[in-house]
Parts: sequence; C-alpha cells; structure tokens
Amino acid sequence: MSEQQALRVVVLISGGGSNLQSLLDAQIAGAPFAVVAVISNQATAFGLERARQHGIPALVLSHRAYPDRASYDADLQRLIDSHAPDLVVLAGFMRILTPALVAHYRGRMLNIHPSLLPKFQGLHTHERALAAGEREHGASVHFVTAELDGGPVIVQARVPVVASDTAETLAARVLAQEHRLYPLAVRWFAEGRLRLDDAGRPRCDGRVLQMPLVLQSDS
Ligand code: NHR
Ligand code: GAR
Repeated sequence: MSEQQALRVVVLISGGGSNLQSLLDAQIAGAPFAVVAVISNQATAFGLERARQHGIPALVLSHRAYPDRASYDADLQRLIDSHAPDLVVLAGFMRILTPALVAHYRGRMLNIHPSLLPKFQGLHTHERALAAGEREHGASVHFVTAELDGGPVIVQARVPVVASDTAETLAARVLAQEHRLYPLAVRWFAEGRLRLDDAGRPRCDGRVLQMPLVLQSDS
C-alpha cells in the first residue's frame, strides 16, 4: 500500500524495541500501516536505533526534566500530535500516562501487555505468574484507558509454563508471541476492522468482542 493511504502510527518505547521491530518488519512486508515516528522516554533505548535504521524519526522525550506527570504528558501529547498519528502504539513503554492524555487518544491507542489480562496487571508479570504457579501465561493487546492495563482486551496469545522456567525463559516465550500478536492487531486497526465503540466496547468486523480473541499457537 502506498505511504499516502497507510495508517499513520506513532510508536512509544522505553527499551529494546523488539515489538517495534515486528511492526517495522510487517510494514516492509506490505502491511497497510506506516510507523511515522518513534518516541522514547529513555535516551539509551535500543529501539531508537531500530527506527533510525529504517529512516524513521527517533525522538527522545525524557521524563527526568519534568516536575510532574501532567507537564510531561502535555509535551508528549504535543510531540505525538506533531506527527499526525491515526494510531498510537505503546510497545514496551514504561511510563504510566495521565487520564488527560489517554482521553485525547481514546480509541486510537493500543498497548501490548505481557500477561493474560486481567491477570497480572502492572509490572514484573513473568515473576508473578511463576510465583502464582500458573500453568499458562501469555500476552494481551488492549485499548488503553485511564485504568492501568485495564482497558478492553482485543486479542491474546497463550504459552505454556514449564517446570524449568525462569522469569527469563518465560519472558522469551511470551515475547515471541507478542511479535505475532502486535502486527496482527495493528493491521486489523489499519484495515478498519477493529474499533472502540461509543460505549467503550471493542468491536471486530462490527461485532462486540465479548471475550478477547485468541491467536492460535503456531507450534
Ligand atoms: N497508561 C494508562 N493510563 N493506561 C494504561 O493501560 C497504560 C498506561 C501506560 C503504560 C503499559 C503498561 C504495561 O503494559 C502502559 C499501560 C508502566 C507501568 C509502571 O508502573 C505499569 C504498566 C505499564 C507501563 N510504570 C512506572 C511509572 O511510575 C515506572 C516504571 C519504570 O520506569 O520502570 O510510570 O505493563
Ligand atoms: C514486552 O514484553 C512488552 O510486553 C513489555 O515489555 C517488553 C518490551 O519489549 N511491556 C511492558 O512491560 C510495559 N510495562 P521490547 O522493548 O523488546 O518490545
């Protein structure tokens, strides 16, 4: 699809950016979206290098210079909007966003979270899944709302937890599934198949999703 028609996506990162890479790879393979800017709150995030490699503006907005979340988010919103996004994608972004910013992007902001939501909202999900003795774990893509990791879930992928797992081995298994999930969800949004309705319910192909979709395992 031509750049003119492609859905404009701004990606927010804080770290390695492997999920960003999965979106860039999908874009190269012809997915109908274009990552038009990458913004990190961490200057050292490797994902910035991935953006530069693809000729995409790689921008740093450090939260450290700001006295409070409201003033940081006001500048973040201005920076995002200067790239006229149709969709904002959180990909390993580690800053909680204010209700005002989240409201501004209502229905236009997605997050990928490394757990089977509503289980394990927040941080350190893999450690917590192991400590809880879960036999199954995974990742979820959801619309972002003011409730941290509480917005409506669109699609999930499940992985088994095995006896020898550490947080690291489990995280790697989940991350591999994230790299399948996120390009798919962003593609659906770009194709107009996915939206948040006025009642705050996610719809896929016009139908309210009563339960998250589950991406079938590829193993
Ligand atoms: N903001 C809102 N309003 N709603 C959501 O659903 C959000 C959000 C911002 C980020 C991603 C989320 C995740 O997938 C996300 C979802 C950061 C924290 C956190 O505690 C928690 C969840 C998520 C991202 N951040 C600390 C903070 O004080 C900082 C932690 C750090 O810098 O290491 O912002 O997990
Ligand atoms: C991913 O597992 C993502 O789900 C998670 O961080 C990792 C980022 O990897 N996100 C969060 O924990 C958000 N708080 P990446 O930088 O390689 O995409």
